[in-house]
Amino acid sequence: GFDYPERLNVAVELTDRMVQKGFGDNTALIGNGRRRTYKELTDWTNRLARALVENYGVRPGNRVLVRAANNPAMVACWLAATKAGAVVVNTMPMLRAGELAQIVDKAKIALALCDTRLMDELVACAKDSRFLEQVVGFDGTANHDAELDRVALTKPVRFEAVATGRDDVALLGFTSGTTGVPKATMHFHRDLLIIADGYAKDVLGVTPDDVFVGSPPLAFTFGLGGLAIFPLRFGAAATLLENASPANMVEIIETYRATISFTAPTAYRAMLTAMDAGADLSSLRIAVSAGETLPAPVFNDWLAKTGKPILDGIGATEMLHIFISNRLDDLAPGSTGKPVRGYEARVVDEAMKEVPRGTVGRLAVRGPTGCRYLADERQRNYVRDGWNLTGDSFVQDEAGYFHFAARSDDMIISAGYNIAGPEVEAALLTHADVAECAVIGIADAERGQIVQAHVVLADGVAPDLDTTKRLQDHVKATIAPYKYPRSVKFTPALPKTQTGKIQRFLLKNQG
Ligand code: 3SK
Repeated sequence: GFDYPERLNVAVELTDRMVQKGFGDNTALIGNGRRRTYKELTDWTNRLARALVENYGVRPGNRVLVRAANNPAMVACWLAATKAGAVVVNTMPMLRAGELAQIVDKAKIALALCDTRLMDELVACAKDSRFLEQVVGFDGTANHDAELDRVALTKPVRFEAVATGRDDVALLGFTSGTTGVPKATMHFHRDLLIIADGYAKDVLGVTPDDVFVGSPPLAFTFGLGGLAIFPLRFGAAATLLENASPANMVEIIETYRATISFTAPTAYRAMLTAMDAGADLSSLRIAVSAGETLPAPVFNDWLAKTGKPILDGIGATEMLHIFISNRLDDLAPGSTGKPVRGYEARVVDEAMKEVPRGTVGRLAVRGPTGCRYLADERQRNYVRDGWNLTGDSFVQDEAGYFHFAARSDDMIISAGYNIAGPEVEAALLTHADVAECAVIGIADAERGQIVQAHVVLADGVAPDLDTTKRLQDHVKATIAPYKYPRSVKFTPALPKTQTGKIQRFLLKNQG
């Protein structure tokens, strides 16, 4: 199990405690053109925490929203508010006033800390809000040139952090899922350490020499783990670069000699396209992929080009982070791997009964960071008999590895056949004419449903009937022919959530 003292403040563990343990001079954060040591981060967050308590009235249990792109100042604000005992809601910079209002209302947030470059939408949200009283600006470029920074600079570097309980809520992770209606998931102080001491230590084997890179937003728990909690828990360094994107990630890895990357399969695919023959990824120890299942061609091409495997895993905002994963010393290509330390997983039927190995069913998982929705009826659907139902269909093989089949609502039943949309997507993606694709089931009078592929073509490929036929034949030649897409639609882009997940339900609604 995971054993933590009853009084635990995760932000103290990631800063002051690291200095006490002798990591004070190690680089903690890289961003805004400079490096910050653990000692500097500790002092910075203590000053900010003092300002929050003394000047902005933050009290234990208050909910505080943080709005910024991935940068060191956002991490500092998150840690400072946590030290002050607040429950933090990190948000993505792309959110507009209406989306921010949904979060503010759900979490009843009175105070927001906002990168001064992103104030407009939050100020617009505050204008009509019953809850949001104060929006305080901080300098996301870390020149300490905004109100919060100026107040913090007047404070001493010592702060007596609030002695929160290990089971006090530290973080609200918002998820709109792939269907659009936001839910808030509550995570305790201890949960934030468990994902580091389980997944990051056990699967990734993080050491103080590691340098983390990635593009997922800190507001997404995938990013918060990979780009803040995991490095800081082990004295390693996190790069927090606002411009990190799939297109420049190869260059970022080369520049910072990064050892661990965190991103989604589409980004690895884009990196492969952007990678020239001279790319030097020799520093990279582990490439973590989650967020969507990893298509086999991406795994294979990455291995061929870099000599290293991508570690595919599955996580969820509800579970906080990755709970099933491959490992370097236990890797089954094409599978999602086995449960991470502390978690159990099984494949069940509608009655929650485990199905035989080799049979598709619903993924059920349980472990220390299971789902706790804030005031939401959907808790009853997500957690049944103590098991979390993630909404994914999986198969467990004889050797115990879990294989993704589809999001449960992406299983297509056509003329009595069960067809997993992602399997058809994977087949299409092996064709050079396909840049991206999403496969859904649409109603059909004769077959109940038919398979429809929405395809973004590679540059220069004509969206015509010849291409349709070529792609259909390719699928028939790659997987069982009955799975081929009877309908193919070409599109310039696929609808995605802000965390990069394809919103197949929007394609279904297009009719
Ligand atoms: O939602 C996800 O896909 C996810 C994956 C890994 C870690 C955390 C999350 C939320």
